[in-house]
Amino acid sequence: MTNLRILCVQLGFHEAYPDASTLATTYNDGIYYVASFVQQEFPDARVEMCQMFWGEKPEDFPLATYDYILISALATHFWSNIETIELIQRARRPGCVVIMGGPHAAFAPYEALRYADYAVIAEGEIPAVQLINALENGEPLTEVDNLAYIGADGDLVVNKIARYGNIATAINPKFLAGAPKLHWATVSMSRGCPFACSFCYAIRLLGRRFRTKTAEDVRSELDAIYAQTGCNRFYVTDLNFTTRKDYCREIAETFRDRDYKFIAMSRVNHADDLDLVLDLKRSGFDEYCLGVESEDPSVLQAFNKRVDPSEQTRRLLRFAENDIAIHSAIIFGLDVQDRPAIEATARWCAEARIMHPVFVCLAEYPFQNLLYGARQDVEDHRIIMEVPTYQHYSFVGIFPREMRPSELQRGILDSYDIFFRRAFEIETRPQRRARLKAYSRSVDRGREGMRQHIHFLEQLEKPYYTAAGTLREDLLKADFDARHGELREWLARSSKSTDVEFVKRYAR
Ligand code: B12
Ligand code: SF4
Repeated sequence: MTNLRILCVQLGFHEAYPDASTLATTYNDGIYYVASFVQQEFPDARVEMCQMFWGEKPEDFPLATYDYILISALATHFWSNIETIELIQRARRPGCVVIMGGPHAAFAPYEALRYADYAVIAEGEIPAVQLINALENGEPLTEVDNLAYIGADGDLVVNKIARYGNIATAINPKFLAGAPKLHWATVSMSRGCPFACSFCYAIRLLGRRFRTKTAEDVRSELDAIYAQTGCNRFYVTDLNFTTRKDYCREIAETFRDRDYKFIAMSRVNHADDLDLVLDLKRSGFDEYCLGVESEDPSVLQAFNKRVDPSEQTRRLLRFAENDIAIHSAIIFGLDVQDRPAIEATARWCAEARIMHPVFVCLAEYPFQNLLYGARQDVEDHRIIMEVPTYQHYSFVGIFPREMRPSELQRGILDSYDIFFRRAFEIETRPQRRARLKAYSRSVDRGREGMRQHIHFLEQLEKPYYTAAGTLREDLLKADFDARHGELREWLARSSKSTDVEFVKRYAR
């Protein structure tokens, strides 16, 4: 097992459909934690990283020399890079094992396994090491956690799901040695979130139990990343960073003497503890990405958000008054959200002084209920699959019932204009206006992709809507069944929906 050669690959975005949000990062942390842990457990192995986000290409690496190739992807990365994955398949040496992990492998292992030998469907550090050990020692794979693969009988095998305790892995800065100037350095301090919002897939990847690193370990990790990259702005990818107030206080205290800036994800209720908000701000936490989603009570209820809608605006204004910039995804695509409702929500974002709203489309994967017994709100046949915009929420990926997909996409595009018009009327402070201008420029970079997607949707939707714009659902469903019926039958043979223990662990 000495001298293993391992290549880790992060697949990138399609150039026509970039992630143009102000939060766009230059790396996703998941594969870095996996690579760092694998390197730590196999110190003699040579582990390398190919980061397509910053222009590296797998073909520039000696693909025929690796024993293992580990690939990480979101859905949009996967469907934007089929040629690259095929190239990896062709160029690898016989016996080289390809393992795919990350959100796409987790929610669509049947797609990942067209190109990979194994898919990891939740946290990946320990399973990656277990799998390599089992394969190197010729042991059975039954004890490898979170693993999916095609068994000897041709059926999909899904192993047990494991959730782990407190995490200690730090990103090994050597994997960032080739990084360009970073806008944000992406890190994680905790994992898990105790809530269960209906649309959220994140808790299925990382679980509902909130677990933290020690503040001391976090400081060493961030200091090392700063020393390597010179980047002092950190994107904290924790699902819900402010879950435990004592932990927030500890982190605030730990970074008091550093000149770092942070953006973290939280819930809007964080505004209620202004003392904590300001304590964190003194240590550089002056930006948050909040799960606001909407101002409309019926939408919030449909999403099981468990927030008081009447408090939403007041809480958001509180952040603005204390000079904290708020980013938030605003979700459209529910049946109740017609064009006037979309426009009202876009205007409200400006009035609640959200600084960076990202208007997105509700998205789901098909077969989640069938395969994992997991909640799924958009039915299989209403999901637009297998395109480079798949699960890239800026691009409509469903067939709404009372609105054509192209109209929803136009609504998303127009929401930005409505928001900016109103926001520039409201915001008077130069600093906030400058931020809005910068944000509006970054939105402009994504507009062409959205226009292109409108044309794509107009062609796709033609047969499926009445002249009045109502979905002809029976026809759509019949076409879906004809295309994917066989796949569904094959998946049904591996269904975990009756495995109570599995469903409980993988629930959302
Ligand atoms: C933080 C976050 C963001 C941040 C920062 C993203 C970033 N650069 O890291 C922001 C807000 C910018 C963002 C943006 C987007 N995001 Co986001 N994001 C998340 C979130 C909440 C956490 C991601 C994270 O870093 N977690 C911490 C790390 C440690 O976990 P992880 O990445 O899942 O990695 C673990 C496992 O997946 C696995 N693993 C990962 N790769 C590999 C590879 C191998 C080989 C193995 C074995 C294992 C493995 O092991 C890792 C460690 O245990 C996730 C939900 C989630 N993952 O829980 C959504 C999520 C990843 N985002 C999602 C999406 C769609 C996007 C956008 C495309 C949105 C858009 N514009 O349409 C953009 C794309 C940005 C990008 N650069 O990729 C979706 C992906 C859906 C899909 N299946 O494709 C998710 C799952 C949200 C959801 N639906 O719940 N996102
Ligand atoms: S969307 Fe809801 S369940 Fe998911 S991480 Fe945020 S608060 Fe938790």
